[in-house]
Amino acid sequence: MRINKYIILSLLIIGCQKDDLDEVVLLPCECELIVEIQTPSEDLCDTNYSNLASGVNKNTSHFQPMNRPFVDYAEALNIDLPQYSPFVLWTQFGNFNGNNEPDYIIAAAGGTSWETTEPGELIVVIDGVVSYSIPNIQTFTRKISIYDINSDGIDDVVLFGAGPEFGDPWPGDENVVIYMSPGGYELVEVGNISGFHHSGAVGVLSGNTPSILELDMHAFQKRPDGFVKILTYQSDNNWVEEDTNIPTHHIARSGQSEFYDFDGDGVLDIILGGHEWEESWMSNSLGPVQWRNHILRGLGGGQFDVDNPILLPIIPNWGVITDFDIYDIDRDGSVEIIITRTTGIDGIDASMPNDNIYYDGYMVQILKGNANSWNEWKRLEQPEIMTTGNLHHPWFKSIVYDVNGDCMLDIVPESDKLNAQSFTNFNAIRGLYYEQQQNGEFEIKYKQ
Ligand SMILES: [Ca+2]
Ligand SMILES: [Ca+2]
Ligand SMILES: [Ca+2]
Ligand SMILES: [Ca+2]
Repeated sequence: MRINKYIILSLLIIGCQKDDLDEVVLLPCECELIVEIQTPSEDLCDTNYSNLASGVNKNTSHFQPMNRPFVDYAEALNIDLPQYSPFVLWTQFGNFNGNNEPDYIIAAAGGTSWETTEPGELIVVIDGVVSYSIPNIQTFTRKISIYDINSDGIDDVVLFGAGPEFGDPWPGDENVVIYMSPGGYELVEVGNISGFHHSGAVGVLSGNTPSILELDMHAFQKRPDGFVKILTYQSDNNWVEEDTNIPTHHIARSGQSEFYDFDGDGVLDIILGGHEWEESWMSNSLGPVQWRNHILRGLGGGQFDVDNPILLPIIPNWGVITDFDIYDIDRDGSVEIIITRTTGIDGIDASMPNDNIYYDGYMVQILKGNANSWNEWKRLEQPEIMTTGNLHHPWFKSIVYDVNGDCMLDIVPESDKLNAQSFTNFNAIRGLYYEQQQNGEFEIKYKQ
């Protein structure tokens, strides 16, 4: 899009006029002259991120127009991040004081081992200023989603908690909502189930109030005949819990999820995935496990077309899914699915990273398709240094953003470490992004 700036100049115009004696006199008058000035080319495009989604796709926690890349979260907290440990900064952008400037929340989660996980802090940064530090009541927050739950124009926060990874069964966490307001916040536990909530999503599934879908990957052990639950907002202290029709076994490997209306029928569908490989126990499990990335078509009211999953293409050896994004990234009128992955295969000790085999590095897979079928369009591979550097870094997400201001959306692989100045292992690739070109290719670039 082209933005022209108009500058109004007040000018003193001197006019000439003859008087009654035929002598020339000068008559001053003030006029306004509007001058159209074309701004330099790098400023021609000012992407409005709130226009990248429309309709029901604005009523989902996937819709995050406040997202910004290249924020140094560790610097905001004045900490050094360990090279590899469960300690991680989960983050999410929102509009927390209503001025439409990007704010963000950080969940500093985890301890030094998966077993000794301890509750951390929730830090809220508003207009660039650390404004609140809230003791987290979850043992291990695993995903943050943003949605204006009470429709007051201020984004609220949903914390999905996984709890520590020990015990039989793992104890889990209850999910938490933080209602934000310009002057403060209110934190409440919602729901009744403590679970291994590795993911979840927020969206309007019927009527006009949002529901929280709680993905407890271990629920199939505790409630083998049960179903995935949703919590639907009634008032700040009142949520109604209901079963969906998605069996607990179905989501036993669903560590990532987002609501999105893929088929354009006005009803939110869901994309699910996590560990993209079949394990031997699944053939004897009490219910089928859908381990592949897939879409379940939404039927409304928390019901989904579970029997007809739309399966998405596999990438062998890159089986751990760390993020889903959905945008019309090339502006051809159809959305693409952007899947962020790290390495992973069956049979590896999941508690440890393993060079280029497990929890190490990233790859971005982009799909094109239609309502019922999706195919791989592109793979964005990591720079060579990430393959050779023994960095052991798993938890990347992708931020879709026009980094170079040319009106074409780019893809920024992000994590708490990739943008942390203090994490010196990534110095050589600081500012990394994939810049979309006119020919549809994505080139590795580094923002200075
Ligand atoms: Ca709100
Ligand atoms: Ca739909
Ligand atoms: Ca497209
Ligand atoms: Ca661009």
